[in-house]
Amino acid sequence: MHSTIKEIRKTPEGIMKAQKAFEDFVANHDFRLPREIVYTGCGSSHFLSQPLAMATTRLGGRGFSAPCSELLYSREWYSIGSPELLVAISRSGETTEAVEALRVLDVPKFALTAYESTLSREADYALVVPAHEESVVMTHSFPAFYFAYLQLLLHSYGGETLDAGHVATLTEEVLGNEGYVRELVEGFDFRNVIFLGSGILYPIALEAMLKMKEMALFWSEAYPTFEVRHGFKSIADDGTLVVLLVTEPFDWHEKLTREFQNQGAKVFTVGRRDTGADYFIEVPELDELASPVIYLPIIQLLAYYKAVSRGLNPDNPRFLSKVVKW
Ligand code: F1P
Repeated sequence: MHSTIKEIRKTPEGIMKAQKAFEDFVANHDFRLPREIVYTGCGSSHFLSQPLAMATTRLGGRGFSAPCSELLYSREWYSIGSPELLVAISRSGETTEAVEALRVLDVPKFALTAYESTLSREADYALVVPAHEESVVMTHSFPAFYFAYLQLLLHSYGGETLDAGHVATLTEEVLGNEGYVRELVEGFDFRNVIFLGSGILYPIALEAMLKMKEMALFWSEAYPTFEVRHGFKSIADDGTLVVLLVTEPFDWHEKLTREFQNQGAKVFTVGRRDTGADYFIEVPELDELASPVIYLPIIQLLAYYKAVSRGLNPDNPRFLSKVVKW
């Protein structure tokens, strides 16, 4: 069995490890996250930095996110504001750009990582979530990191933290759709795939796009949901799968579903309600801030089964190593 599928199935375990890491951190540090925070990372860790920045903003702070390389070499083009903390995310804690990015702003530094590593040692604070993975690509560590840090944000900003046991159970429930996702992939040999998400689900759509490229070496795109209508949808035809990630759909989502179906594409809605799609997974109800953790296993399963159906080994993505160094 591939390590990648084993690691995806460990999502509930990852949530519990995240909770423990959060509790240990709070027990050992007299520290609250400030209001203005810059987030950075590379690849999946960059796509994780985006919902963390959004959650910060949503909770009353100001979160800004940029890939490490942009912070390193082009930061004068961005509106970074006056950050009080720089959070660098890296599963390995050894990615060259992440370690270097930690040094670019003269503010306290925080590492979010899976290991005691160069990153954790160079930072003033480190939240180490030991969601260790054999998979080359990031799988259950993504929701685990997200959850641990979200708990810290809630704790810091005076909100009520989430019930980790409940969230872990919900991810278990979502993983129960593995057979459905496999059958979808086996039943529809799509030629390309478009992921759509809005708000906090947009970076999850971006991560889905990356997973497809990394694991399945497969052409994929991602857009903020309704932005796709402005030209981009022209590429969709009867070989296209459109994956619509949505919490509470409204009439526009139904219209969008029909619009793609009229072009011949098939729509796969993942949300609280169906939008008239060809495929549908109902996700359980969960605070929107935590919602990334229940969408991630589904998009990871989709990429995994696409890789398998293409005869590829998702444990060994072409031209990719677990840690990218210069
Ligand atoms: C960053 C990253 C991963 C990618 C691959 C190569 O790693 O770009 O997102 O999937 O594993 O490295 P890290 O800094 O989070 O360890």
